Order: sequence, then C-alpha cells, then structure tokens
Amino acid sequence: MSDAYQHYIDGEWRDSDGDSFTSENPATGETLGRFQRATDEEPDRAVSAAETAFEEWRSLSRIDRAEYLWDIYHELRDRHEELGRAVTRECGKEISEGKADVTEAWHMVEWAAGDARHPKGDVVPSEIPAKDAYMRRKPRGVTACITPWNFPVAIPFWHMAVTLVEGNTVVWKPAEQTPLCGQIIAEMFDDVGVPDGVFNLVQGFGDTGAAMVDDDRVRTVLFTGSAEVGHQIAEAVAGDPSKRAACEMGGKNAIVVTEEADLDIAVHAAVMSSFKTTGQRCVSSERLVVHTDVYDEFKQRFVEVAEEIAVGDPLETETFMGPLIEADHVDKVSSYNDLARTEGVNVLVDRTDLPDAEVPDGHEEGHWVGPFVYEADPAEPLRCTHEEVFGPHVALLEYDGDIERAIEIHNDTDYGLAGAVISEDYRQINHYRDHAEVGLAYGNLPCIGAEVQLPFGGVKKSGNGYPSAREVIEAVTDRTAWTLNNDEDIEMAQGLSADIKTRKD
Ligand code: UN1
Repeated sequence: MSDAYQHYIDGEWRDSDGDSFTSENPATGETLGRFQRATDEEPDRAVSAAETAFEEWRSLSRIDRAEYLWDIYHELRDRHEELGRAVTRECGKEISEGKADVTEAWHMVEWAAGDARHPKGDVVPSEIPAKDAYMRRKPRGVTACITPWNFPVAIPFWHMAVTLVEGNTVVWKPAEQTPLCGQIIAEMFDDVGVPDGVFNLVQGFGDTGAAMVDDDRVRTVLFTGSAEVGHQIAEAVAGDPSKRAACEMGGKNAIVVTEEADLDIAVHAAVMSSFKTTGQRCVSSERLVVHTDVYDEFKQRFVEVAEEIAVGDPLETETFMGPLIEADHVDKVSSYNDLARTEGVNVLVDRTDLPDAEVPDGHEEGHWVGPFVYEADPAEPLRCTHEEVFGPHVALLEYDGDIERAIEIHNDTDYGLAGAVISEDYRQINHYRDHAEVGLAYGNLPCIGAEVQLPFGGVKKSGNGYPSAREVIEAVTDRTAWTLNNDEDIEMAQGLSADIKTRKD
C-alpha cells in the first residue's frame, strides 16, 4: 500500500495490512490523501513501543523533555500559514479559524514547555522538625490520546504537550476525518528527533481507539469527542482502578441575554457562538435564552444576520461559515432541523438546503448547510432544544421574570460545558457566574474561544476531565507524598510512640 500515508511507530514509518481510507476536503470533495487503516496490530505495536520508551524518557529532566517541545513550537510558528491552510482544507473551518487552530496549538506547547522550568509540587510542613515532606508527581506511563476532527492541530497538543513534558509516552489516534493534519504533526515529531517510541501515531477509526483503551498497558486515556464515545471509554476503564480516563465531551450550550443587555454585544456574541466553525464546536451555542423585554429586537437583529451570513469557500477571507465535515453530518443536522418542525417550533430562518447559486464554483461536492433558527417554548421538553446537534441549529427561548428563570432554562440540559450571560447589570452577571451549571462561563463574550491557560472542560454529561494545561498534569501523573527523615532517630507524629518494646523490657 505504498501510495498511502503510513503509521508512525517506534520512530519509523510503518505499513499495515489493513484497508486504506481517504481524507476529503469537505468544501470540494477533493481527495487530500490516502491513509493506511490500522489493523489490531498497529495499536498493539505502538503501545509496546511507548511502553519500552517510557523508562528512558521519564529519566530525562523535565527541562530536557521540554526542549523537544520547543522545537515543535518553532515549527508550528514558522509554518503557521501552511498549517492553517491544511486545517481549513481538511476540516472546512474558515481560514482565520484554521490559522487560530495552529495558534492555539503553539500556545499550549508554549505553556507546557515553559512550565517545565517552573517549580513543581509542594513543600509540606511536618509536625516533626527533622522531617521534610514534599508532594511530588510521577508520570503514569503510556497515554492514549484520541482527538476530534474540529480542532485537528490544537486539541492533539492539548493532550500531548503536557503529557510528554511530564514524562509519559504517547500513542495518538487522530480523528479519521483529519488524518492529514495527524500526518503533518507526526512529521514534526520525526523531524525534531523525539526519541523512538515516545510519540506514536496510529491512523484509524473507532475500533483502533477502542483497542488502545482496552490495552492493559495503557495507563491513561485522554479523549475529546462525542458524549457517546466518551461515556463508552469512561465505562471501559471503570473496572480497572489503575487506569484513568479524562473525557471531554459535548454540550447543548446556551447564552442568556438579560433585559439589561447591550444588544450589540448580545447579537455579536450569539452569532459568533452559534455559527463559527459552522456550529461544530463542542462549545457552540444552540440555545439563546432572551428576556421578553428585549426579545423582539434581539430576534429581528439575530435573524437578519443569520439570513445574510456568508457561507462559502472557507479559504476565502470573506467567508464566515464553511461546510459541515461530512455527508453523514449533513444528514444528521438536516434531520434535527426536520425534527424541530415536527416538534412544532416556529421556524425563523431555514437555509438548510443552500441554493445552488450560493455554492461557490468548484464546490458543488461540498457539504453545505446554512443556519437554521427557530423559536420554541422553553417549558416544552423538546428533543431539538435538549439534544446536541453540532451544527448551525439555533433555538431562541424567550423568558419572562428574573435571572433565576433564565438560569432554570439555561441549566435544563444534561450537559454542562460552556455558556455566557450578556448583561450590563453586574448582579445578574454574578448570579449567572454562581449558578450556571457549566465548566466554562463567560460574561459579555461569546461562549467559544477559551484560552489554554484556563481549565477547559464541563460538568454533568459534558465530561469528567479537563484536557487543558494544568489539569492534564493531574490526569497523566500520580502524586507521591514523599517524607524524608533528617535525624538519626525515628520520631513519629500524632503522639505515636516510636519506642520498640521487647519482652525483655
Ligand atoms: C471544541 O469545540 O472541541 O473554546 C474545543 C474554544 C476552543 C476550543 C473548542 N478554544 O472555542
């Protein structure tokens, strides 16, 4: 299968005996590359390589490990334009988003590599003056990283940068929709000469991810993706107390617009949150909870933008929304739009089937879907206002009364990832901050665009892990409470006698 890109295992590019699959540009249908699909053998080999490499890698200093990451950092910066275009071509996000994906990646690498020179652990007091007590961290070992297609460069580095600096080794499976970005990243690791087996790339589908999760030698699983798969992973590791999974899943995120809101900010934040990445961020908002006093004006202004928003070639800087990722996803989003009608909502904008005239030349094979906006009764238990669609499918939910009512609607979902409040009243903002059931909360901002220095992750069904910066350290290391006696005698705390008494005494 020489025409297909290979796996990268133990410092070598390797063929497998499996089938191959292609990566397609979702805006044009153009084939971007052919990739070997892992059989059972590749995850097994990659985990073996990572297990063998672990002892030597963990024995380097954190600073030495981070030097490899600094080289990657420079590659990401030097190749920003080229990589940003690759992201856009492979996953369809408009070009400023493609480039931002790469920027977010180097921010994370910068954080992780810079952190290597920072003090780590705590010096803890002891009741015994001659005892020195410390909290130290040790790497756990082989880490499986399973990442989604919508941030094909940033999220892999959320997972891998800190994990590697902490001394773990990695087996990575990128999403099957974005194997080319995976290939480019693996080439970078190869170029900077990371020791063999420390970083391994296995290209494949869900069966490959499952094989990695089930492998007893894998100590930690980092996963970002759908709630369905995340819950399967959490269940799969639940039976093994030595194994750990940090899973970050989806959301049915909401923005609350109060009666005190600045509507310029409200409309701007809602449009960004609902339509950037064509609604395909786990943090995208699919619900806008708007106070009755400003509802009509907000609705009119939001609908006006949704009608006009530029859907088209994501490589063009004039475009706001690119295509959806794949044909199946068009079916899914369209069926939720149909479901909303069946559930009796009032449709305000329906650009589900983009007219041919709006599809740019040469992009007829793209997976085009425009905004779908409707109003619904927040008191109704509708599926369309409670299930994650992962597309430009947006409900306006009108509320009357105080901020408590808005919060009830906001929290009326199994998920709890991201949300925002738009208001000029600091009491309402503070109430939202304290009562919104989300891991990422924003005031007078969109609910997308988190920065790497903050924890990233949700509550409720949205996940059990924070796969960003500091929190990844918790996931990929074990703590040791280390106590050293500097005296010649043993003295115990809590009044515990250290005298040894024998029958002769
Ligand atoms: C995701 O949608 O899966 O907060 C991640 C943001 C980005 C990451 C989104 N930093 O929008």
